[in-house]
Amino acid sequence: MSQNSPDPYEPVLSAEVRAALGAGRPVVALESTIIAHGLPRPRNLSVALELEGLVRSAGAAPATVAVLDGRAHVGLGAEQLERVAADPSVRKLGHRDLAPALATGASGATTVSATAFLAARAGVGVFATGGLGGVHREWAVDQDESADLRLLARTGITVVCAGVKSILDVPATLQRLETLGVGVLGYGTGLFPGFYLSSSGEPVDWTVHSPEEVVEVIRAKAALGGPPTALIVANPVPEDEQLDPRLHDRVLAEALDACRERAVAGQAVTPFLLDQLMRRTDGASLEANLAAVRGNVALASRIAVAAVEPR
Ligand code: PSU
Ligand code: MN
Repeated sequence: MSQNSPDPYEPVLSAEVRAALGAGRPVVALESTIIAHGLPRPRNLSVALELEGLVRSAGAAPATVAVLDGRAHVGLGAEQLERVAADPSVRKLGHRDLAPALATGASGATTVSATAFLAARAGVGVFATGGLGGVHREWAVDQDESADLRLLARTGITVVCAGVKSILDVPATLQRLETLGVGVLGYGTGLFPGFYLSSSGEPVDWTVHSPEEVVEVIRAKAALGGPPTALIVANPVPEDEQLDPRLHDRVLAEALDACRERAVAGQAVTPFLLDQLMRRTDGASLEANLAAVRGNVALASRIAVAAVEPR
């Protein structure tokens, strides 16, 4: 390969992301599975643009991650973002899917595992999403545990999320994070958030109250060295924007039944359950999901900004 032809498997940085990283300015990674497979069209595109706008207005550069025609991208242009949101052939790519997607020229949206991997590789230290994947409630039967957890156990990135999706077995997921050595900070709360709900009812061991405190934890972790692991900042959806907990519990039970009856399996489980929740709450779960994501993107931007300030 000549020096002028770039490695076709090297991720492409958007001009905005490249300039920010080069100048030591803050960058926030955003995943694209939530856009392509977690939110209904056409609202997903306006949400994607809104989230990027939130990052910019906080003074950071948004790095939405996706794979298009076999090229991994960290930072998307408007047309690329539109394609991820509108094209139904865009696949769902976890970390393990990246190599086959690149090798076959496929296009796909990246989950938390694939996004965290590509973002960290590009030098982006902060990432915002809605809710992490985790251990599913039927784990004892089907062993369904999101690849998000194990990838985060070996990737040095700070992930701001509203906990893990409440469709999961939350206590089992917290236990797995402990086993894997992934740090969890409650942001302004001693209770682990419940994605659509402000609280899952499960305690967290550590609570922080400001972006600066999060940055101190990031610095202490870096100073200690050791194997790279993620730091999870668990940021609850504001109580007045959460889904009504009784409605949540009722429709979740119905959605889980529907999932079992229709034998939905593998990668389809999470999008199926999110869609079921949305239909069965007349869209109320969607609003709670969006409120959580917005809050996470805003907080991740403040953390990214604080992280580049001289101490
Ligand atoms: N957060 C949301 N909506 C989503 C997801 C997160 O608010 O759709 C996505 C993320 O991409 C996460 C994925 O990595 O769901 C988990 O999928 P699975 O359970 O198949 O690993
Ligand atoms: Mn799964």
